[in-house]
Amino acid sequence: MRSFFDPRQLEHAPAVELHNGGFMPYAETTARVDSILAAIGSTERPDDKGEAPLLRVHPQAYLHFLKTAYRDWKAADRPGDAFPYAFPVARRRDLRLDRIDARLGRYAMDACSPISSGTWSAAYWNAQTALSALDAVLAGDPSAFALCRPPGHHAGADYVGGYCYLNTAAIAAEAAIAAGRKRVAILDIDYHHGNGTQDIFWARGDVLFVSIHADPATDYPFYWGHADELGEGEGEGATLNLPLPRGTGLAEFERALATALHRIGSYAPDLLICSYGADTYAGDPISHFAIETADYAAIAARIAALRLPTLIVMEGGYAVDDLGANVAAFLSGF
Ligand code: Q9C
Ligand code: ZN
Repeated sequence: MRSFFDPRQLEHAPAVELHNGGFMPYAETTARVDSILAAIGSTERPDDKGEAPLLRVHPQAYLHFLKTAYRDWKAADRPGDAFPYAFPVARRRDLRLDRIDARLGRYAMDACSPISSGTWSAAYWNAQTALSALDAVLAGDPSAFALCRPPGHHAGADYVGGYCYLNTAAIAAEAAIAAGRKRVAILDIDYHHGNGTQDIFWARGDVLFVSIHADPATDYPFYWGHADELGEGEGEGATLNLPLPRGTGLAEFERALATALHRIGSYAPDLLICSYGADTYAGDPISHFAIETADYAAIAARIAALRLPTLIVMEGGYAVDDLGANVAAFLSGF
């Protein structure tokens, strides 16, 4: 399988995140990439397709914010990386936001996603990586792997969140539709619900969003991913959430996967995008499922049995020492 990655994706390297009331070392480290690269062998550099494919998902004002936030933070004489602290939860409207603090909160859903000096460059090349891997699949490869880092699925059209800045799965889905594909399915199997992807396609009937994740009653992102979220308007019924309890192992995961794959099969998409997080791993330091390394090959083989052209985009996975083996096992299942 062809795999894609750009070293500029490493330029995003925040020192700390706000976690359970204190600043802790940032879990979404560049060492994650080293672990994956060592396990999967060579990768190809993506082409540069510019900002047009990003703008199919994210507004220009949001891209401008990502490009300028760190510079503006430093211009305000702030230490470290840029963090938000005030959020417009009741109503968001077009206001002139002169303070960097106002802009940070306007474009964020949480305080887990600091903006560092290289965040824009990393996110930009991350999106290009997804787009070049998509090209391989659109050209006829049965599957391709985009080593997307930072991850993408918590980022909405105009908000950062959960270590995510640009929604790579959504950017790839829109690029596939722009290239003539009529129906795209996204299967999100990261431990956390892919709230950003769900939001982006909430009212869309041409993109099916199916997610298996930890029950938001116990786990981040809390406010999305409940089983009664089904989409709206044209998108009503094109969102399927399958929350699972903490402690879930392969047997329970595969039961949900069978439901997910049945729905995707009935939808009959032209393309499948799999948002793959290895944070369902038993040894993950921030998550609570019990999937083992070898299980990822079995999970992937079931997905591959759909026989759909499949783009795999990397999402989470924080057990750095075992992350490469987990990703390699997953890819081997295809
Ligand atoms: N720092 C992904 O796996 N952590 N994101 C909540 C506050 C957020 C995980 C505790 C976890 C986000 C792509
Ligand atoms: Zn996750």
